[in-house]
Amino acid sequence: MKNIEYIIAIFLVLNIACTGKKSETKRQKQPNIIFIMSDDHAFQAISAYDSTLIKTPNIDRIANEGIRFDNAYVTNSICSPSRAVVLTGKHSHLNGVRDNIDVFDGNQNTFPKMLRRAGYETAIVGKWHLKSEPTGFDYWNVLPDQGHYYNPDFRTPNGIVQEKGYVTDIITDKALAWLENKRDKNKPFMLMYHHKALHREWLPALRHLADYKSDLIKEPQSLFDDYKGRGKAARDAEMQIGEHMGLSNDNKIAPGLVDKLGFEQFMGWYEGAYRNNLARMTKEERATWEKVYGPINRNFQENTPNGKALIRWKYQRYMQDYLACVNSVDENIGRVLEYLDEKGLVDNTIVVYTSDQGFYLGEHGWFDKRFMYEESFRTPLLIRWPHKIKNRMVNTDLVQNLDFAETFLDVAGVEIPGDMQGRSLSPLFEGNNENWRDALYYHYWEYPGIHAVKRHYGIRTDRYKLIHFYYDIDEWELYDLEKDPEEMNNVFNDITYESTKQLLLKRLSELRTQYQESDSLNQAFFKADLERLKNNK
Ligand code: SGN
Ligand code: CA
Repeated sequence: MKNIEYIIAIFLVLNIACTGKKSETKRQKQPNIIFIMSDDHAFQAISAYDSTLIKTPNIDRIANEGIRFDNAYVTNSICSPSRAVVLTGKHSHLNGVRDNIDVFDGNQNTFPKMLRRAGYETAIVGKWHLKSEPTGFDYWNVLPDQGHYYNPDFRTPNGIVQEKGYVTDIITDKALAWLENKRDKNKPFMLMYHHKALHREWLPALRHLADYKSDLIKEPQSLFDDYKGRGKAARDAEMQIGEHMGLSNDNKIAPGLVDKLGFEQFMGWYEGAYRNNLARMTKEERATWEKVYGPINRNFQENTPNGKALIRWKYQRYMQDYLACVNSVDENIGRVLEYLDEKGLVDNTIVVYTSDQGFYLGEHGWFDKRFMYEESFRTPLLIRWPHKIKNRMVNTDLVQNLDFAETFLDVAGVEIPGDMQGRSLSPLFEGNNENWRDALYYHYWEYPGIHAVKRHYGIRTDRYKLIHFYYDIDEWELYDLEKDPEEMNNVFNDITYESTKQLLLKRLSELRTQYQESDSLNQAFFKADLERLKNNK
């Protein structure tokens, strides 16, 4: 070897050794991330927030060993849009998924892609609901569309595969299998572990079918809301337990019996949902089902409730099944936390528990979500990271699902791109809320659509909420959350709120500019959505 070649060779060896060492130390610092997201999990059904309805010891463990956010919100309270916001750190009008019909453009930048480039091993298991193929993941094994509860299908790079068992258990099996056997253990990992539960039609695991069936569950104060203090949007929404919840698909009364008793199903195809769910079970599984729902059907036939009593009965049936589904989610999260204990992965693994949005558990007489009213706008958020976060912290700053991407990039030491619109939650982990945001922006678009919740956008500060319902109406609502936490009384036209109203209108307009929204953009979406409606017909 000539001298010069020898020198170059030594230089290269040293250089590789140094960069190798550098990335090794960087890696050691980069935390692992497990992002757990359930579907439609109301904070009212997590005992870390409220133990009236249920005990969730495993989910609570995340709060007890970490931080509980009491003012966590979404930007658009519906499934696919929420997921697109989480991935991109951008509001719906910029990431292209404004409703459940839009298809996610997998070519755009997402935090999993960026983490992967920064040396992470990434995976997603469970609910995806963004239609296009997942991008940015070393491993993905997701549900097609909404997925199924019993013996569910999974979408994989090799096609659809049906699995035996209950969806919440199987998603967890897949998550644990990836953690244990499928990932490169030399890299930090980021796992998105997304449950289908607690989505409608709330089908519990067979071992939980009987849970709560003989309990009397506490009714919310506003179960018989008459919507008097609010506008047309609340009155017109088709998400009332009494009127719009299906006796068959939702409450599990056999379609034949529903007909026989002279009830109308809210929508004909809901009967099909009931039959399709049963058709996925084996004979033995159906026998177990029959043992629990058979007596409920017979009792309904013998003591058929009507009027208010029917609403009360439906509420009980709804909550019995919903809460029984929560039990499986809680158990399975316990399995994941135990795995981290066993493997010594607790200290530098960030565990996030959240939902794609909140949900109505009978408040205002409703189920479902979509509205900017608290129960659906707000979402649970618990984070454990012993390395940085002390036990039992409680935070009340206004945070949003818009902030996840930025947070994960930040903790991994990756620069947050300028076009992401949220903020890293990292300073809040250490109790530092200096210059934190004073207001949240919200925009819901899926109208006309199922549940008939009108398009609206608005602003929430720590005390007030101002909402504009538009499209086929033009109505404003203003709530004083301190005096009226249940949002029963719209004070938009109350003269005593005039100066507050003006301040909020101004701040709302600033937020719309900050997030790059405008009336002209809205008009363009109007047109595009109308075209889409026409083409779908
Ligand atoms: C389905 C449900 C709706 C629900 C949407 C969106 N009906 O259409 O009640 O609002 O999903 O939910 S169902 O009878 O088919 O279950 S989301 O969580 O995916 O946004
Ligand atoms: Ca959802």
